[in-house]
Amino acid sequence: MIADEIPHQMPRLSRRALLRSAAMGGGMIAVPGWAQAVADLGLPGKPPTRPMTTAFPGKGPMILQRVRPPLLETPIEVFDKDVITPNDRFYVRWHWGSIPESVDVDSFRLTIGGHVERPVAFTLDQLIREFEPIDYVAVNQCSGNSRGLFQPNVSGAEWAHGAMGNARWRGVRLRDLLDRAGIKAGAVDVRFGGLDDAMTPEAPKFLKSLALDHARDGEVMVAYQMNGEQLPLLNGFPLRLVVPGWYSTYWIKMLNQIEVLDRKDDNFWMAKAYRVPSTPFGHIAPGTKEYPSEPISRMVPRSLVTNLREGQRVKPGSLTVAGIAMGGDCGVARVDVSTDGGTSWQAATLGKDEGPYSFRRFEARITAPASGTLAVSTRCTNTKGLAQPLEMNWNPGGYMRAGVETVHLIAGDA
Ligand SMILES: Nc1nc2c(c(=O)[nH]1)N[C@H]1C(S)=C(S)[C@@H](COP(=O)(O)O)O[C@H]1N2
Ligand SMILES: [Mo]
Repeated sequence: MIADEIPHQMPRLSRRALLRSAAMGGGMIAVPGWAQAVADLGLPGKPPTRPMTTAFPGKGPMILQRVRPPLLETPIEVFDKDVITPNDRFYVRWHWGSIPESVDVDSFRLTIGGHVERPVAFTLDQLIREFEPIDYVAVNQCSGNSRGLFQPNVSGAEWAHGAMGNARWRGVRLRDLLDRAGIKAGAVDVRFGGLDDAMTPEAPKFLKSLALDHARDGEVMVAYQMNGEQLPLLNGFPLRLVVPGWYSTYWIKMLNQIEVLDRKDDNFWMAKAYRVPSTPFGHIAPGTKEYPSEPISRMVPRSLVTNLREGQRVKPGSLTVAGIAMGGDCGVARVDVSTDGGTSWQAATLGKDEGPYSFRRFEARITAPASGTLAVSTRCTNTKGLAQPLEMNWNPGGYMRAGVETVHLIAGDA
């Protein structure tokens, strides 16, 4: 597609993604270029630092966890600047290495098939012209966000808190697309797949499903914009599923196939992977052998201090604690701050409400002693009345970390 041919309704889906993504060719990353700086993640029992990289298309400085397939973490200070995470600092996670390095927006089709009356294949232009757009702000959080902090240690990508981000998504209702295809009686699940593929034929392609009622709730979105721009290639250009309030394992990127199933999806990624104990906050005692499990689903409340770092030195007297909170699958009702290990709590002031699925900023004034350490804990309660647990939750997958987090400061005049 050349620039002149791009219909005016879709100025964002330009060939820019093709040009940018060309930088991903040839094995993707020239390794010597990337080690620009290091980030200190403070993960227990792990190497203290990780390299920062600016070598990925559409991305500014990111914490490098893995080159291929890319795992890029958002540095925590990005969350301190704005309640919206900019596209070029938004984290990246892929399961398989064969990710298209470019997408031809002309030949791209989103297909809906399976248990439907009329299988359909939408062009991007059709999605933009023929369906009513919707938009809202929503947190995209990896199920394994903060896994590197789990104690005892668990295996998996060792994220600190930066495997999440908050964006304004714009696109069309999944329900409207499904209605165009016409769901047949007896449909149970709706399964989603993207343009990426497993590296070997035996390895299972990354596919995730939602129950039909959830898929048709009018909120689940097929998004073509993120923060007013086309999606960065690494965040799923040209289309991704947005499942507000649910962990982003369901937010299929480079979405090109939707299949309506007349049975529960039992593919590997639903039946075996991304399962959590069927307990509050997916918590079990380390070492528990037998427990019922279920696919991970709704997010739970969290809050993090973003303006102060672990081990930071602070002056005695009054200081501001600021950070971000999320309700999970609903809004933030309150955030409380404790400096005495959870004996007493003080309500923080909440920032602007950007909707139930967004981050919300909070701020409180606390007092640092003349000397010694100061432990600052924050606790979010969501609008359904669910509060972060005081004891940290744990499970062997390293999923759903949600307990109260504490930052330790060192008080005294340096
Ligand atoms: N096509 C595709 N979509 C995918 C994945 C993937 O591997 N392939 N990973 C999922 C997981 S587990 C996460 S955490 C999010 C990450 O989204 P992001 O890279 O835009 O931050 O993408 C989800 N969607
Ligand atoms: Mo994830």
